[in-house]
Amino acid sequence: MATQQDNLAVLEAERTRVEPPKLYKVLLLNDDYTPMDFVILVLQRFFSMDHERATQIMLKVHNEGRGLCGIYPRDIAATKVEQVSAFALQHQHPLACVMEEN
Ligand code: TYC
Repeated sequence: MATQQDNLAVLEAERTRVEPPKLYKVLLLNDDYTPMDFVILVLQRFFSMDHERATQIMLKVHNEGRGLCGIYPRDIAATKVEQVSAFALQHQHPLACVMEEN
């Protein structure tokens, strides 16, 4: 029969094996052609920002070259990148959205 000590040893082994999931930044990159209003729309639609916050981030990307949209687990970050990229392509804008490990 397993003793209390055995049970604790198993729990301890579990605990040390479980790593927190890696998180990924989703970033927008600047370009010379995508309209500012389109970038604001993207930030509102895919990153749930209000118009004021979306405008701030859009201007940061415009002025500094890139800007942070959010930080997510890998699958969610990858889905955001796909959704934004597909939306930009559909509207024939060169807007680039990328992810990188946080
Ligand atoms: N630089 C673009 C312009 O002047 C605006 C822009 C902002 C484009 C952010 C991309 O991720 C971007 N129309």
